[in-house]
Amino acid sequence: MNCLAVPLEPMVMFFLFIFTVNLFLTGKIESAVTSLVACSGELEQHTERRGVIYSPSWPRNYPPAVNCSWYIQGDRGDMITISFKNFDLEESQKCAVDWLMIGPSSKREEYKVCGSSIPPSFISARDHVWIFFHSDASSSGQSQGFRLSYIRGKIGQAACQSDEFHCANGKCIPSTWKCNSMDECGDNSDERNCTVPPTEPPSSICPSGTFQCSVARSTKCLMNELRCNSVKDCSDGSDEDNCPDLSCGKRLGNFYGSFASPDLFRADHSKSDLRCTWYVDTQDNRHVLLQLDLQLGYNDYVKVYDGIEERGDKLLQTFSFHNNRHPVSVESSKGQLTVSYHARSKSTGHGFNATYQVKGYCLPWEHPCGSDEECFTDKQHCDGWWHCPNGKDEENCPACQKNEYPCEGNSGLCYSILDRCNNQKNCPDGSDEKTALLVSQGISIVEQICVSLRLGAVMVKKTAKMEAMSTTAW
Ligand SMILES: *[C@@H]1O[C@H](CO)[C@@H](O)[C@H](O)[C@H]1NC(C)=O
Ligand SMILES: *[C@@H]1O[C@H](CO)[C@@H](O)[C@H](O)[C@H]1NC(C)=O
Ligand SMILES: *[C@@H]1O[C@H](CO)[C@@H](O)[C@H](O)[C@H]1NC(C)=O
Ligand SMILES: [Ca+2]
Ligand SMILES: [Ca+2]
Repeated sequence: MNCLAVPLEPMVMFFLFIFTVNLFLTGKIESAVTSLVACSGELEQHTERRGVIYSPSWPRNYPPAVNCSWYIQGDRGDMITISFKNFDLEESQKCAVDWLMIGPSSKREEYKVCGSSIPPSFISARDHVWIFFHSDASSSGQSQGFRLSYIRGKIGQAACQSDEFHCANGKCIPSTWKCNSMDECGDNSDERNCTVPPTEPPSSICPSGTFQCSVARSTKCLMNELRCNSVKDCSDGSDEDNCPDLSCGKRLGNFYGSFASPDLFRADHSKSDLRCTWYVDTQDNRHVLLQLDLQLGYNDYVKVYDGIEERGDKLLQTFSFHNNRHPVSVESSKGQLTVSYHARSKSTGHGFNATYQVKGYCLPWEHPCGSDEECFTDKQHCDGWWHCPNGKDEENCPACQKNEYPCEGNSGLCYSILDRCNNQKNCPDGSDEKTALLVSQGISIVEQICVSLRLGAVMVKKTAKMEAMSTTAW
């Protein structure tokens, strides 16, 4: 796990850090904060023409009790346009708990948002914008936060850069904002002449709680209860394909596998409580990584123990309905772990589905990163994000030359190995500099941060739930 050695300008008193942080997603992550300058009580100034701003701990959930502020300063006469790529803030009445506020100063709030739908883009007629993010001490720590990008400039430009769209009013916006269903031009010209999006994936035709048979042109929506009930309800039998193992508990011995609670598609526990226990023993000394997608009912829980016993002192994690929103993962200290599930009678929950694997063992549809225990999928190959700490998933990409890495977002732009982590943005979105992420293996969440840190301004706390596996500094 090494950062590419790049010479730094001697005058620049910057530290470059690469943290590879293995994080087991847990319900409470308040102490696992990679603080941003913006959240340390200082205003983070942005004067670049284009940039990206993230909530603290992105892409992990943001912690409770933080205040962060950013200030974008343009040239005289500039407009500043802000567009959200991701948005998930705890929802509350009048956004009283967590909120994001944008305005000309800390005194004037023009725009205050929370919840989990992407808010409309923000166009400032002034040449400066102040952004404030607040998470309350009472915040649940269950929301991911936001990722926004901004561009500044004047309207009435004669031309724009090659990766930009020229609005009818002469404003320049990143091409990726064209046809994204949001009006960033201000005159809606970026949303005109858009082709109809490709036909929706079939699953979205059926309302939630139902599914669609995969037989061609099927428009029938069947109740989820008919999935994996050993009766062919679709004419092609697709409702019985790819069914997870729905036994109530089992001994599992492979290097990887999947299982699910018996109530995943039905409420099997309407008359009595449901208790099931799975024992995973890989016969190997390496850690086991377990990922769960939970749909627990109120009062239901999943407990994960280290080893093949339900011993209180070996409890690794207890999950409840609070953990339903995002996938969660747990890692054992050796090759064994125990998963115990308890659902109350009359629970409306649907338990969970799970995948486990020996750490360092890539799943059949994954590729090893090489030097370390990480793996990447075809989808993660050449998508601009470093899923492997050594960048192997971003090597030899069709759009780039040898020794070049692609920028995020299929822009066709590439940057050279020497431009990585050198404090100069080469990609319009800064993917060569800002943050190289993120969800690896579909199992452990690995965050890799390549940021320039001003001495003293940034602190990284290490907690039991978060191991900084390597830290390199010049
Ligand atoms: C954040 O700001 C609010 C006012 O908006 C203040 O009441 C609160 O104490 C601040 N919290 C922290 C952790 O600084
Ligand atoms: C939309 O298409 C028409 C005709 O092809 C063209 O005249 C017009 O300039 C286009 N508008 C934008 C905003 O691209
Ligand atoms: C749970 O099932 C869904 C749908 O089949 C799948 O996309 C997801 O990856 C599964 N999650 C785990 C942890 O196996
Ligand atoms: Ca747009
Ligand atoms: Ca990737």
